Amino acid sequence: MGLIYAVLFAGLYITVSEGCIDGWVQHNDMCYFLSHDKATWYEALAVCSSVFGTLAEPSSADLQNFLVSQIPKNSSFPHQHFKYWIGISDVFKETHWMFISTQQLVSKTFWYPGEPNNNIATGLDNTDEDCVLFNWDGKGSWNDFSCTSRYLFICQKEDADVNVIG
Ligand SMILES: [Ca+2]
Ligand SMILES: [Ca+2]
Repeated sequence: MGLIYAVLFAGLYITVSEGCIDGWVQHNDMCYFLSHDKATWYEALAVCSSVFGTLAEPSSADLQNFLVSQIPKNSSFPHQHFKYWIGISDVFKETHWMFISTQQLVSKTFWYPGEPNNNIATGLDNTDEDCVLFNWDGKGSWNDFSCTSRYLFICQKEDADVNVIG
């Protein structure tokens, strides 16, 4: 936790804390959390929303590279790498990839070659692929995947928390 200060506003004391809480990493004015547990994309979005954040939205090469730099090595299976849900989906309209928090179309993408393919040939279920997995190749690339599959996930939230204390 970084700087905390209190201000009197409209007769109320308000605390403002800046910086990221333990377990989150800071980049620019945002904090990011890489989960240790797996969840469906929908569950992951709910978890991130429950702490007033959302799933991570790599909207620039800078942020994409930062998130890649934060992925831990898989010590149990050195030849494998961790993959994470991020906040991009085409669940609203097929092939229209949007940031989930703003429903803005994604302009800068980092798809693995051949993706997104909306592949339904996995045999796991009959759903198409509407959610984005980050780090498909161990270098951060994206792959659209079935939203009900269970993977790790990355949350993001702003680095300032505002609370009314009375
Ligand atoms: Ca799709
Ligand atoms: Ca795919």
